[in-house]
Amino acid sequence: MQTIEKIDMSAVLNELGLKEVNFGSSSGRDSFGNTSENLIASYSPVDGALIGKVSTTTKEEYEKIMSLAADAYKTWRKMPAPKRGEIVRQYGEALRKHKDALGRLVSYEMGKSLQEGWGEVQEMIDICDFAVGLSRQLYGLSMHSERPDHRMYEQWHPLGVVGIISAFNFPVAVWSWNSALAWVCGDVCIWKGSEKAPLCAVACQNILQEVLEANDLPEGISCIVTGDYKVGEWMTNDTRIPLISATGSTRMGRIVGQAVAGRFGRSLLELGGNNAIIVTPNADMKVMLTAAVFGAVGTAGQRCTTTRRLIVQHGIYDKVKELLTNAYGQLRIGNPLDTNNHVGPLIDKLAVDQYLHAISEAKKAGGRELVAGGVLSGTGYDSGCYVKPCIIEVDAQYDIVKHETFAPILYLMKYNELDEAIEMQNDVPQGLSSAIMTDSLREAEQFLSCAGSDCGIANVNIGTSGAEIGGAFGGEKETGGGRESGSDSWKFYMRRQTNTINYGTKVPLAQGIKFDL
Ligand code: UN1
Repeated sequence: MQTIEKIDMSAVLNELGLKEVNFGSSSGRDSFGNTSENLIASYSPVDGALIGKVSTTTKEEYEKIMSLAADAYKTWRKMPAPKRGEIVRQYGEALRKHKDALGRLVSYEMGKSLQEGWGEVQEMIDICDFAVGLSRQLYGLSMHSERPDHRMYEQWHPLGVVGIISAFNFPVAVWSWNSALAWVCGDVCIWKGSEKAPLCAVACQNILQEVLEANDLPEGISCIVTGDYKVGEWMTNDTRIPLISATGSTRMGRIVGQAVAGRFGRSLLELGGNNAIIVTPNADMKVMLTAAVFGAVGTAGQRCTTTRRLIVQHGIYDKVKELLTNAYGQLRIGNPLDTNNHVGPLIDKLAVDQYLHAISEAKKAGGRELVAGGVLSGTGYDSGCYVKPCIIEVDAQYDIVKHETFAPILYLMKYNELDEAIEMQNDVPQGLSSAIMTDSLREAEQFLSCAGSDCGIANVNIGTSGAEIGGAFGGEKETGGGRESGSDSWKFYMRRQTNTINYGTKVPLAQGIKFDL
């Protein structure tokens, strides 16, 4: 049994400019003389303590924010992209300075291990670096015109105001993937963070605000809005927002996607995953074990990339079971700010209920608990959100196995032939991440071929989570089809324009059409 001493976060909160009551409307400051009485209280799942409160955005404030954003866009889009990149570079520098404090806040407000909290801030820094380089690229193609004395090319222009809706599990990094790219592309952003981690959003805004002020730039370049789904609805229905980038559940994404499509807006959706690792007899068992366990229990199973299913070849099934059981026996669950612990709490009691429900459904269907789950109680676990990572042996066809439960539950299942394993891996509604553990080139390439994994991410000898920012991130089917972060994801944040220029004295028509006056 662990005892969690009283956690003193005052130095962290001070450094990040957080107060007892924070005005989340725009700059994290009370620039509207905001006296909103609707406050969102943020309680830590670590020890149940109240960290602070954030005001919710009223409709009137939302309108003010939209006009700030529209004004700022006029300045920002005219600034050369490499100059915008310079602002993002400075933001990355500010994040480096505050990495420790912001990582600690992420860990305390959301519950992920401190290592992962720091990792999240590192992801922000990495995407800033990526965006700085990108600010000197944003390439368009040029084509050869079929007409004489004509030049044809395409160029990319900013979209305008980008709406970002992010989830509690990556309260700072996923916003940065979007905002850092959007900014260098010339867009301005409005960010609705999660109500479950509102202080993380205010902290990011405070850090950014200093950079904007130092460069004499308007705060409308990036604003935050705070509140429940209603604030999200204002954004999704707002024709002044040409792109909504939303991360969260498939249920939320379905609503957002339909609303935005209904007004011919663009949406970038990064929704649920149900990620599997296939373990073949040619797997390096040490590699498999670390990758699978981190994949399953990292962030207490609350990543969209969490490993939820392990599909193991029958000949090595018992061996894998034994290795996993031993490894799970060594997991330390407790205060995530203590770097000796591997697993922190779930975000809230609702998440705990969903965890218990999934275990009971799996057992009802015939699943056997290999490593038993349960809620931890006693001193140090007072918040009621700490649960034991568990492993359940199941049949791939159970309903609950097809469902994403945001908790550390790993479903274990057996296969005979690789074809069958790939089929099992693909036979879920979601399509985010996947992996195979094998040293066989043939097996690896079969898994990566067009007849292999149907996911947006397919790895070999790496777990399903922990993607680097340089690759495009996102998935197929109910994961929503969007791609954020690296590669050419920036194209989502811009509009393409094709330009044809006639520098001759005649007007020849394409397709050889004759039209003489
Ligand atoms: C998410 O869970 O929404 O690949 C994002 C990963 C992280 C991002 C996860 N880089 O696990």
